Amino acid sequence: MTPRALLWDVDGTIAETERDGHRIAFNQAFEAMALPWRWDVDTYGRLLEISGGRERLLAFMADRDDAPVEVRARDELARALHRLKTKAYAERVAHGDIHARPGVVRLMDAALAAGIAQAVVTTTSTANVEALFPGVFGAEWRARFATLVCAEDAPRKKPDPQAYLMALERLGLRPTEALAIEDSPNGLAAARAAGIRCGITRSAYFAGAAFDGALWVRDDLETPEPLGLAALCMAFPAL
Ligand code: XBP
Ligand code: MG
Repeated sequence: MTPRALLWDVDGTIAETERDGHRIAFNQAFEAMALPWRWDVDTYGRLLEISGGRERLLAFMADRDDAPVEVRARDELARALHRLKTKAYAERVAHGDIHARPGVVRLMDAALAAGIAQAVVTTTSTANVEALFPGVFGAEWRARFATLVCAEDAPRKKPDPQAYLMALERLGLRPTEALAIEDSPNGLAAARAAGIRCGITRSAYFAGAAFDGALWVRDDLETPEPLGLAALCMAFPAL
């Protein structure tokens, strides 16, 4: 059996965006608001346990005594920082320095040629996808995807299954007809909670994570051998 759709996570799965993309943009936002906070590579790795940039900021502030005490003020600061961060990220990735991870374009092209729909299922903002994808897939990137489910569509972030359930609804598919491709434990949990089988392509920040319940776990889509459609279908038995 072939899946009828591949549901692609973005950050860490399609491209390594976190360390040199989102993390730097958060730090630029802190600087722009004259805040002393800076997230180094390891700190950011720990914060990635929380999906969603605004949620990540709030979780960070919860442990600090130099953050606003009042919940509303904290929320407003997180929103303001996140707006600045989103702008900074778009400017960073617009240079086209971030490329697709190995095998992503090849597998997507093969799946499209075989009539398998492609969808994006991400907790990141739509603006970030629109900024990243022209550099990754070229100017005609939108034609690749049947639908994009981003943070604005599904405000409950992974591991909540909301984004995956919405993608299935838009595609008119049952969970067993789709295959999710993810890089993080939260992404895997979200797909599984929606009843969708999920393969893992390990990203830098989740290289050592446990992925119990994944259909397969690989270092990327090219290693140790290119993941082709035939292998994808074998790993996708009829229920
Ligand atoms: C991605 C995220 C996002 C990005 C930053 O998770 O959690 O928060 O880190 O983007 P996933 P925003 O790959 O599981 O979708 O700041 O727009 O949230
Ligand atoms: Mg991810």
